[in-house]
Amino acid sequence: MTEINSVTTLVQEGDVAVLTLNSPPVNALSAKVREGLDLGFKQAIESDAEAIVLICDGRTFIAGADITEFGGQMAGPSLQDVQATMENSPKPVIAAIHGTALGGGLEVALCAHYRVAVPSAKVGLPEVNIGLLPGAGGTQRLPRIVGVQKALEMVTSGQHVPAQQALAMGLVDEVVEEGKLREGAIAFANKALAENKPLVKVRENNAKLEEAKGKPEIFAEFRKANARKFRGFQAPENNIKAVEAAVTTGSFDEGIAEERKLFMELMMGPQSAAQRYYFFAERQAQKIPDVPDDTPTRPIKKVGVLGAGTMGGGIAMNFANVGIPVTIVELKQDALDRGLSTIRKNYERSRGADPAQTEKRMSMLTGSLDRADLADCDLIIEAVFERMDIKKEVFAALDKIAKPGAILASNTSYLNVDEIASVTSRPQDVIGLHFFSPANVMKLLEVIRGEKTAKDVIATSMKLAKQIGKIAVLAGVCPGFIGNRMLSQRQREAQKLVMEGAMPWDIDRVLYDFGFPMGPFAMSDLAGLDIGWVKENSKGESIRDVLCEMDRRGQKTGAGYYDYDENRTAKPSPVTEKIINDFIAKSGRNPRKISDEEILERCVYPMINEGAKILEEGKAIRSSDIDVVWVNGYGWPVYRGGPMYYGDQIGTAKVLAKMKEFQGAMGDDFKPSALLEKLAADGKKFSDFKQG
Ligand code: 3H9
Repeated sequence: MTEINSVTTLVQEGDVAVLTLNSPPVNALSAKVREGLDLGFKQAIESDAEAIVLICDGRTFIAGADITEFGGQMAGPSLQDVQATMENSPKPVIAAIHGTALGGGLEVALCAHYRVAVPSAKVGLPEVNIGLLPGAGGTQRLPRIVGVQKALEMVTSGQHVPAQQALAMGLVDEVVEEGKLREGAIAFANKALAENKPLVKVRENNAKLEEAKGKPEIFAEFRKANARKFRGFQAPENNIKAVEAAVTTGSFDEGIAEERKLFMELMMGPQSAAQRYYFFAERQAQKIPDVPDDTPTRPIKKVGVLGAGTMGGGIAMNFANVGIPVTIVELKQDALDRGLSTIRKNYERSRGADPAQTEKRMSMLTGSLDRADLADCDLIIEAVFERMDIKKEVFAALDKIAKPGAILASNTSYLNVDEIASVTSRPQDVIGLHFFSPANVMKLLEVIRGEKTAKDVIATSMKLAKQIGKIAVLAGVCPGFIGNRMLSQRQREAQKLVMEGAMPWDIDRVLYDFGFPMGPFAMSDLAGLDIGWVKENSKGESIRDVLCEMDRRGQKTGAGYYDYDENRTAKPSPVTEKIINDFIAKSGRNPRKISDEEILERCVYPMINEGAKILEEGKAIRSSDIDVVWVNGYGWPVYRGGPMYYGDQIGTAKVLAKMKEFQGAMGDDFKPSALLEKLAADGKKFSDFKQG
């Protein structure tokens, strides 16, 4: 065996040279890996081997370029040089794929003459998710194999295509037995030699592009069909343009030049910087300084859920989906039946629903009217009404029922988890697990650490979140935790702006244009204005009171802040406008014209300020955790990184100056946080802040 460099070895087995990469965790294409590939391929070509297999050690084939290198100087050989060496090799090169061949990893594999994979392998070009496009020939080679339509779908969605599907698409030439990749790849290489298979260069295969030349409308149609999904993002459009270039430019090399230009445009732009930041933020959020990775966890083999309403049902589905049995307890039979039947309908309605899968998942769920049936559960999550007295009653009861060591979790979105834990004899086993609605869909899970919550309970919750496909963020106990605490700042300002002269649709438009899926008033209309409103107590004291009293309770009644037509299309409402103007007149103010800039700053800066307070109180570990909450739970556009990242881009000093400017008019609602003051004074960012 020859050691090519610290991450690459070369060994010959009969006629086949096997080049192995081993650069944990994911064999990303760092300078060392590129060097190993460059030297390794050159040496293998010069050796007396007749074919070359490229394979990786560890959990995966090359998972892409090394994202940490982006934005800095690239050292060592370029990826393009490595690819040219592979593609021009006079001996067949076979890429052997396990785990995930992603981004630059798949682009390297596409420069091999053949590809083999194990059934569990996946391939894809997910660069779009970090605001980029495949910049190493992916946009030019992929359509030459899978055709333009499929290529457009793959590069703009970043989907990971399973091996069997990749085989059907021609991306992979053979699927070999699981666990026998090395043997399978060597056998394929020997077969290629025996059959004198040609040295296939994907770049020379133009048939699929010729087909697309006859259908130029394919690009416009694709853009139109996905306009909503791509709104605000730059990367999808550049990905489309790069694939388009494969069809419209005269040669592969011209296409590559266009790809490069479009890639660099994204790489130097603010969106990709934000999305790359966010990629690492999400992974960082899993790291809890005083709960190391090797903290023991408690086995969770059975889960109990209290409450079969929208929230409880959604929570239960998460566990049923991964084969963990759930007992759902309700107070009344009809509520239980309704809850279970809603879950069934959700499964039946989900995309690609398979009746056998639905039955399998439903078989994981057991309904009960007796809390005592939760006695054998390892984790019990309550999703009952959001009132402290009710939560306390439930936890006092669970304390008597649950087996020793069971984790008792509250799905509260706002209440004090320590106070809830105080009614039990085991506060160390109590934690908050704040799911977001719909709980079977939304990715975010706020994990609320109580004062006495045991470390293994935290470690178990974080691990379990990953198992059910959630992105967990740890938060401390405070009203509304991270997400809702910051949201309440935005809501308050939005209401105040209305009383100063901005109309709900002005505020919604500004936030929508910023990149949120909808603004606060459209959101209220969707959720229902009458949540928490009681007719008997309503005295027309707020705009909402009046709207509800007029039966304008949101989309469900055909009117709320907005008027709705039969297709639920929202229109600014003269009725609402009059109500608002009456309120303003009654308050003795003069409405004023408020600029879009002020609307945005008044809505967003207090959120950032509140984030700073959350940090300084130690309720979030780091500023990027706050960003993960907002991107996953509240629709903050990922291409703006998250509120704290956004604040860092604006500059802490500028955010502070605005807070002070508005404080003159707004009073204590705009009181800057001490941390914001300090960071601004020191010329620092939120991302510079470290707890302790
Ligand atoms: C690209 O290829 C551009 C080219 O077209 C053009 C070039 C010219 N770089 O996610 P995990 C780290 S762009 C650096 O927890 P999993 C990650 O931070 C790239 N580091 O594991 C983490 O570190 P730590 C296109 C990376 O099993 C550790 O590896 N490729 C990279 O849940 C484990 O990661 C992609 O976008 C990277 N590329 O999932 C794929 N990838 O332990 C990005 C991972 O210190 N990666 N790390 O926190 C992924 O999607 C997932 O990591 C993967 C594994 C599915 C591979």
